[in-house]
This record gives sequence, structure tokens and C-alpha cells, in this order.
Amino acid sequence: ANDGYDLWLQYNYIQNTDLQSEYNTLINGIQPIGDSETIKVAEKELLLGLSKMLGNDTQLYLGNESGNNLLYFGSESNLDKKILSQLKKECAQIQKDGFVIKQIQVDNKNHIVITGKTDIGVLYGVFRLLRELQTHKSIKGINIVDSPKVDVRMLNHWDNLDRTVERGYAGFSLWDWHRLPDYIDSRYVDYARANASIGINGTALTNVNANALILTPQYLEKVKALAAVFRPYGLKVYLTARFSAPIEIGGLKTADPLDPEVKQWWREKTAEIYKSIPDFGGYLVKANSEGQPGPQNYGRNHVDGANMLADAVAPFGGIVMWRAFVYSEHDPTDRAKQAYSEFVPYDGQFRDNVLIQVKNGAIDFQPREPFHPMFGAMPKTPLMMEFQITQEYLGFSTHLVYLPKLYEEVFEADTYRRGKGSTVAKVIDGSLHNKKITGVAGVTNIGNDRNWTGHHFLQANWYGFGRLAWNPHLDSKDIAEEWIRMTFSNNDNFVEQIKKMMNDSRETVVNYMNPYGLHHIFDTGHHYGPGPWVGNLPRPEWNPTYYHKADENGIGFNRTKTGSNAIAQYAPEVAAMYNNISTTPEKDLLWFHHVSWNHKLKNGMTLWDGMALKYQQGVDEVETMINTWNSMESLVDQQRFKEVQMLLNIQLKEAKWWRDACLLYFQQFSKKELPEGVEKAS
Ligand code: GCW
Repeated sequence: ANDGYDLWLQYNYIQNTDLQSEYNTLINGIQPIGDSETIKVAEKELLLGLSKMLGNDTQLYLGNESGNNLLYFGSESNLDKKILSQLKKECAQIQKDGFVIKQIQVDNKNHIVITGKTDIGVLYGVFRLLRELQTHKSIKGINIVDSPKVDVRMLNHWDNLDRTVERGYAGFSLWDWHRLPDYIDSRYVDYARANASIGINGTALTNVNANALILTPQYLEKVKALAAVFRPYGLKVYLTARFSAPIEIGGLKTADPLDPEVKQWWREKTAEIYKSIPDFGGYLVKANSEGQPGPQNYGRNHVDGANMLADAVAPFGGIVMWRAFVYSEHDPTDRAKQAYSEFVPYDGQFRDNVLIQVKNGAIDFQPREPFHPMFGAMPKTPLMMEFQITQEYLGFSTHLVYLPKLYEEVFEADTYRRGKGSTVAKVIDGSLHNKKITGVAGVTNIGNDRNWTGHHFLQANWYGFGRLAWNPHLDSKDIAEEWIRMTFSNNDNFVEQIKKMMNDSRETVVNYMNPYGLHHIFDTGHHYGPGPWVGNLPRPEWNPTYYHKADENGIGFNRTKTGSNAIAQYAPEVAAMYNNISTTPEKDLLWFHHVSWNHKLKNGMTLWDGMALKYQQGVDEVETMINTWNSMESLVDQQRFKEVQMLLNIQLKEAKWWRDACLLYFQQFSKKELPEGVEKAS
């Protein structure tokens, strides 16, 4: 049985005899260089991976110092001069925590060397070499040079202190606060290994809807214990800072960021944290959003709030990630415009160690959103990307959706802020405006389910998130292939078919949930399943009808000049494209336009017919996924096969539910028959 606990670090025995002999020849023993905790965990991982994949006793790899074909791993500064001299060119190309893996010859002997500027870089290189073996690549003459393109690559846990997880669908929180700090669950180590294997270097442990208690000594002691487990893996700990903490746990009367006592309180609290966690990363803050306290409660603004915290962490090298997810019920015209209006005017006023963390789209993690107009619009402020890995609006952990495809679409979008080719990826990696600090965050989809993510395939979203945070220019298809080979099988037929299935899955979910730019038509509150009708929540912008605006004339949100004019927040080229219905990509049609039911689509159909057929297509595509999966049964272990199969069957049922609910609802307005080919609701 395989319960999926090992994620993409399965290290399956390599059956291919040619590869076996190649790997065995070229890796005859391992030689750690340096004795840091990081080098020790790198050694442990190599021993685990090599002995499992090559079927040898771990002893075989140790104590072989004098031989040929050794695997050396250690940072540049610890390497022997003779070895280093063979790596000069490569070492000059790496930055930060990058690495080099190269086969070299010294004194007529062949060796492979993994090195980097830091031991963490070396660890990343070790995982990379293991991946080469896991994915059955030849390592003859290996020469890989790679560096992360983004500084801060982090997970955001929306985990509460009672272990519930906001928008979490894979069990309860991993953090066992009750038994910490004395009881260290071995799962913490596996969590750190998994993250290090994809280059994730930060984790914000707590919900952005924050509880100030995490900043009390009783909890900080527990955080310290977690930080100690994660440290060797290069994983820094961050905490969410509740803005009103000075009142709630500090006994002050105010949390006004300009109040000297408040400043002092945060300085002291921060110093206290750094005293026990010297490499603490900093604060993640949700302020004045959805009822959370913030500087605006005191007539101050985001700059006042963010800079106050930034000053507290600056002496220790910490950062503040200030979220831009703000919208209020007092602006009834268009929620999509608010973040831009509240933040862009402050460009240049934030401290150097503040990153503004922006969701990928202007509403809220929908199956498809056009890129957020803030990207590229704040040349003097580092903007950090926030993706959601957990599937709040994508069928929770029940539906198979490969999200790197979505992330890639956002990264590839062109902001035109410095002419054509000014992609979001270049905003995020800092190259567009020469940013000093860069970051990508993902709201995690993991919990204490045995397989971490509730659905085996959603492990790929954690994996792919990490890979794209490392390098936002990677191709999501390549990432899927790596993941499949490591997680399931190197069988080429399996790889090709499953890669296609994953790759198509994102468009499939858009088809059966939100085709043509529809958005936020989820059942209110929990966001599972369809609910385009009037919901039961008080705020107008929490109601689906606010977004689709269906009536007898048509459907869609007019964000053009004749409507909310949200398009004006984009660069002129982009604004012009979206302002005009004929140049708006059809995938975003109803995001920007209120369109008549008879509007002619590019394929000649009316909007109503086209929309109905998209819903049907989504259902048909889930059927295809099921067929693909079923045909792979002999190539997968039974447990994972069956679990995925059951979930796919639920997904099919629910794709039909989406189709039927949305079409029946919208039909009241369109007053049109379903076109041929669309199954009627039963
Ligand atoms: O998408 C919304 C979620 C909230 C979440 C909020 C946010 C943490 O429904 O649960 O709160 O976004 O991102 O702050």
C-alpha cells in the first residue's frame, strides 16, 4: 500500500539496469564537506535516497574517501582548492542559495561535486541531484547551474491556534501547539524536507486573520522549537502580527502606529522574538481587511502601519509582508478597484524591508482572474505575489486541478508597464524595476491528512508552487512531468497521459464553474459548489449577483469606461484591449463586459449557447479524466489508484451539479432553450 505520505520523495528503486549501473558507477561514495546541521541533513537525505533508489546498503556510500567517483558536497568556501579550480566558471554564475552540480576530474579520478555559496545552496543541489535520479536522467558529464530568481519563497498557513485551518481541506493544522515545545512530531522534519526539496525557504505558521496570543511568551517558546527543526533545511519562520496586539496582550490603550508607546511595544516584542529565534523572518499582516484591525482604525494609513513594524524588525534583518487584500462595503461600485486605489498612491513611501503582498487577481483567487492591476504599477515598491494553493474556489481538496497552470498564466501576463514584454514574472522576480527584494507566497493546501493535501494529485500544487516560486519563468508542463515521475511512475505512457490530464484540468474546472470570465458565483460563505443566486450574507460584495449581474439583457460586469472603469487601472495598452469587447480575450469576456445573451462569439455561436456548451464541455472533460485514470490502473499502486478514482467520481457528479445549477439559474434571464449537445438536468 502507498498512502502518499512520502510525497514526491518516494525514491523508488530504479528498475532500469542501464541507469542502475550508470548511477552505481558514478556515485561510488559520498563525501560531505563541512559539518553544519545543513550538511548533516543533506548527507542523511542522500543516504536515504541513494540506498532506496539503488538498492544498496547505506554503508556502501560511506567511508570511501580514497576511491574514484565520489560525490563531494559542501559550500565553496569549504572546498579543496584543486576541486574548486575546476568549478570557477560555474561558481561565478550562481547567486544567493544557488548551486552547481558538476562532474570533474582531479588527479585522474572522476568525481561529482555539489557546491554553492551557502550550505543551503548545497542542500538544494543535493535534492536536485536526487531528482535527476528520480526522473531517470543520465548524470554522465553532469553540469547543472541553478539559482533562485526570487528571494522569499514562502508558504502561508491560515492555521488557527486551535488547529482548525481557515480554508483548509486536508485535515487539521500540522502544528500541535498543545504538545509543543517538548514533543517534536517527526512530521515537522518531513515538512521541512519537502519544502527544501523545492526551494521553499519560509513559512508563516499562523492565519492572517491573526490571534495575538501567538506573540505571547507561552507560544513563542513553541515557535522557537519549530524554528529549530526547520533551520537546517533553510526554512525560516514568520508570524502573522495582529495589529491590535499591543492592546490585547500588551495592555496598552491603543494600537495607533504613530503612538510612541505602541512603537516601543512592537520594538520590544520583536527583540524578544529575535532573542529566541535569531533568524526569525518577520511579520505577515492583514490589516483593515474583512474586519481585521489596522492603522485606519486610528486615522492612519497603510504606510504608517507597515513602516512602524518594518522599523521594529529592521535591526534584525527582518521583513514585513503587508497584504493588499482590502475592500470595503462602503464602496459599492467595484470591489476590484480598491486595492489599487488604496496602495498605488503610496508607491515609494514604504521602508526598504516592506513587501506589499498582492493576490494574483483583483477579486479573490477565482478559477480564472485577469492579473491584478497593481503588478507593474508600483515601480518603487517590492510587490510580492500571493497565490492560493488551497482550493477555496476550486472544489476544495476534492477536485483535481493542477494549479501551476494558473500560476503560469498569471506570470506570463503582460502588464505593458515598460512596454511589451513587461510580464508579471518580471515584476515579481524584480527585473522589471530593479527591485532589491522579491517574494512569492502561497496559501498552503496542507494539513494533517496522511497524504498531506487530501488528494494525491494536489501534492503537485505544493510542488509546482515551490518550483515556480524558485523560478517564475518555468514551464508548468515540465514541472508536472518532474512531479509525475517522482511521485508515481517513470513509465513514458503514464507520464504523457497523466501530464496531459493535469495540464488540461485547470481549463476543465473553469469550464464547469466559471466560463467566459464569470466569477464569484460560489455558494456564499463556504464557497463550495455553485450559488449564483442571491446569498444570505449582508455585504453586497459578498453576493454572487454583484459579480455576474445577469438580467434579461445579458450577463457580466461592465468594468469598461462606460461601467466601473476598473480597466483604467491597467497600462494604456492593456486598458484599451479590455475596454473593447472585440479585443478582450473571450476567456475574460464577462469579467469586463456586460454582454447580451445574443452576442456573437468568435465561433459564431450566441453567448448563451456558447456558455451552455462550455459547462457541458467541462463535464465531458472530467469524464475524459476518469477514463484516462482508469486506463492507468496497472501502473499505479491500488491505494492511490482507488483514492484518486473515488475523488474523480465525486468531481464528475459535482461538475454536473455546477452545469445544471448555473444553467437553470441563468436560463431565467436568458429565457432560451439549451443548445443541442447540452444534457438537461435530471
Ligand atoms: O478569500 C478570502 C477568504 C478568507 C480569507 C481572505 C484573505 C484569511 O474567504 O477566508 O481570510 O480571503 O485572504 O484574507
